[in-house]
Amino acid sequence: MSPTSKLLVDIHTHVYLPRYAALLRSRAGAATVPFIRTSTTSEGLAEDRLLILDHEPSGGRPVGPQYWDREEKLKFMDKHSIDISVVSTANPWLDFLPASQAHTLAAELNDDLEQYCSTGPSVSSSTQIKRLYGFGLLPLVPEITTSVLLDIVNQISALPHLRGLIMGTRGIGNGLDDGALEPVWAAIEKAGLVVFLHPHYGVDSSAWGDKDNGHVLPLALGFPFETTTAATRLILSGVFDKFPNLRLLLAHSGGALPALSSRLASCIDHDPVVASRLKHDARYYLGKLYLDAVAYGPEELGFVSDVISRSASYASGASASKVPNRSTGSKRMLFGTDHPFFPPLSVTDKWKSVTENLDAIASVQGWSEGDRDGVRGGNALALFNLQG
Ligand code: 5CU
Repeated sequence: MSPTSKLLVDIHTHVYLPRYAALLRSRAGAATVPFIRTSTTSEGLAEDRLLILDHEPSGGRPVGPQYWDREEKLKFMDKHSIDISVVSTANPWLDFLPASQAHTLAAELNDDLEQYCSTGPSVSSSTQIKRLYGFGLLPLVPEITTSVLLDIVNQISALPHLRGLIMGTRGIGNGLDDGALEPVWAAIEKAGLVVFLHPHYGVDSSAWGDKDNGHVLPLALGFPFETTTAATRLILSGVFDKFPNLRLLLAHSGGALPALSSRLASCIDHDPVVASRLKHDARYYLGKLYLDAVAYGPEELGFVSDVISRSASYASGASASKVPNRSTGSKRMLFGTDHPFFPPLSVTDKWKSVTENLDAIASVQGWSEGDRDGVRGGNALALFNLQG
């Protein structure tokens, strides 16, 4: 085993637990996604296909045990020398279910994920640190009651291998800046759970035009822009002033938010109503965030760490230097793979979607070896309290 300072920890890695996959299969004839259906290949073989996004190209993507089987997750981890994975249910979570079914299933899937992690292997025989931890699920759907949401936050915080929860951007129907969610943020903050904010819906598909670009535009641009909007709305709602210890982890390196944060700050400055809601300059709140390092390029990672590092200088009344310090910013960035999405299209040993992110971390200018080790795993060990 590597010393804990050198562990590789994947914080963006998904699963459809068997119970969830069974639900998707049971919806094979549904008029709307998500579902898994069996189709016949040109060779006459049966093949399962996953449809989760609107307009899935080619009748959906092939789906198999890599989406639900723990052994497949561990094999993938071994292949890429990943010591620990903090696993989350993939989109669209429970969003499409009626409230009572979402409630029951959230509780069951949280128990299933605890079992998946707790009965899995440890990092080595000399440590109690497991190879698998998880993000639980809240039944964030319209008509759910606050007391149900609070019960499920309590359930997750009592399950020892669940260290956070994953959520989409819709909240209970009105987005994450909905005042009705305040008790939920309070409970999550109190429990010390990490919220992993992840996209699913993208942006209005009319933005993509008529050319067939497959899923490139929704995934490359729509997903990150959905996260950008949701995180910005949360910031504008004053959530970090009310819950300063809330730990929010943004998928895909925060989307466009780092690049737009000074523009955002300027627009707020010119809008006295919005400005009066916030205690600090918008750029201050970026330093409250954690971001995955799923950006695929060293320049982007370096830039994001610069932006995050300036946070303190934008605290109200601060006189700190605005010179970016990449090392400081790197402390809030964490390696991820997005497995089992983005598999290689031809048979290769390692997945390009993984090696590209690792290469990017290895070559950011201005990060020390300690900073790189932090992004590869040390920051995750601290954030999720995985010290053993
Ligand atoms: O390729 C995709 O569709 C996805 C997805 O749906 N969710 C995700 O996390 N990554 C890629």
